[in-house]
Amino acid sequence: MIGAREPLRVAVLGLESSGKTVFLTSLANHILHHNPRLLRVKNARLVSRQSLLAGTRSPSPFPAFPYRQARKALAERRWPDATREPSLLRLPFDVHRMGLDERRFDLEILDIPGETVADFTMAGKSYAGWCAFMADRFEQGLGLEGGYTHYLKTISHDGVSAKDQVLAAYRDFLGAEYANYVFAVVPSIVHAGRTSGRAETPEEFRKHLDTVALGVSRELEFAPLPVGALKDREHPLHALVRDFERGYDAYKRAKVDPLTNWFSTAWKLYYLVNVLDILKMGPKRKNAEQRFGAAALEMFSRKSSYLGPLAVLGRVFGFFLETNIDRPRLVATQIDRVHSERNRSNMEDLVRKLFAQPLESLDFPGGKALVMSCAAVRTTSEGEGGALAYSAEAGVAPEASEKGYIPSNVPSDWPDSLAWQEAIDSKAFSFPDSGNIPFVDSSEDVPPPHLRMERIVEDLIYG
Ligand SMILES: Nc1nc2c(ncn2[C@@H]2O[C@H](COP(=O)(O)OP(=O)(O)O)[C@@H](O)[C@H]2O)c(=O)[nH]1
Ligand SMILES: [Mg+2]
Repeated sequence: MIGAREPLRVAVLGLESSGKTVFLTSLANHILHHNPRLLRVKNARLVSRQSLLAGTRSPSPFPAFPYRQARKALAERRWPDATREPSLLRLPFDVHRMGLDERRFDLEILDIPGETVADFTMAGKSYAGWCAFMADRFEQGLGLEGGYTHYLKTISHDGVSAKDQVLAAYRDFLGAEYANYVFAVVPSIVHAGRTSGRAETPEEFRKHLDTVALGVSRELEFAPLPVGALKDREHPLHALVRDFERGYDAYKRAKVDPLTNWFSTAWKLYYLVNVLDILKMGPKRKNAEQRFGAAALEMFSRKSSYLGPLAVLGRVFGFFLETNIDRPRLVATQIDRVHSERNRSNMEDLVRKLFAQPLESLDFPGGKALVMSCAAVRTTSEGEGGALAYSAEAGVAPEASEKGYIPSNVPSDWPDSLAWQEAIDSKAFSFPDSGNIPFVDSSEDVPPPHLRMERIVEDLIYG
């Protein structure tokens, strides 16, 4: 069949370090230089049509995904740098099946920094609507330690009326949220310019907050205000409303609207979960993942579900994109960090259980979520006695060997809090960390070794 190219807009979401950028890089490499021996897709050959992009680039609010840079990092045995701003991967390709059909796709994937998803609390809301939403959301106990109530109390104190005082109090609130893994750090732009990422302590993050604008610039900073201050002219904080509203609108226009516009035309959703890091970090991190994932899934679900009795659960962003996504894909990533199939299928079970409850109250035309798993870049192979061996040669899946690191087993159920804390204290959950080196061929013609990426590609094309 010769026809127009099929648009394939794919939303890839997940918290920081779930593996989005590495996933995009490996996927792009396997499509650009498809080798059926390295990635077997149902007797099909993928043929890149990158040349179609030249000259015809339609205007996009996003810069191009830095594929070359990320691929080069892998070749130099480093992981790609943390993502600082959204970027767009565009990849036209054809699928040839022997003697059968030919299909032509125009694949687009947006790579965003995980933290950016927090900004979706602003989607579809005016400044006043956002303030009301924030108050609502935290009153329902969605802020873990009552931090928002404390923030509102602080700024409602006699004598607080200056912008700087309010912004400082909001910075304190954001610093505390960060420590709780709540990922409610809005505006997410405050993450920009951070040096360390995951090694950072809450104190360091709080200090960092002083060095960045809470908005698109220092002149356009904003923070939420108590609902009472918005309408009541006598309210001591009322004088700040116009300023904050301007800052909010500028930020929303520049940073949030382009994302929601893009995501609202997505056809597929892959939500990536770093299961092993959750196990290592404990219940708080799991909580954040559930809250965040539920919010993301809610956005992509059908609005009708919102009328259901369980709707309260989903009120994290309170916003619907109204997409055409049939059913979400939940993907356990980095499965090369464990030994054997059983542990990998347990990782899938954990992901399934993480979102079983929110998914019950959300409405997708295709029904249940599809659970998958992969390692976009394979850094280990299974040796004897439960050990993992590391790759020693670029572009080659590592040889199994008796020597190597013995990772923990993955449980098929989430541990309860008490047992979990004990397990963490006794280092019962230990997996190769981000220090394990990707050995990827320096030539782009040889895409990275991986696990199960062919299933992702098959699902993209035929799913
Ligand atoms: N072993 C292994 N580690 C991975 C893989 N993908 C990502 N990682 C690790 O996870 C980190 C974060 O990946 P990245 O793609 O930048 O995550 P993002 O923040 O979601 O974009 C990387 O620096 C690696 O340490 C993988 O396929 N295998
Ligand atoms: Mg990234």
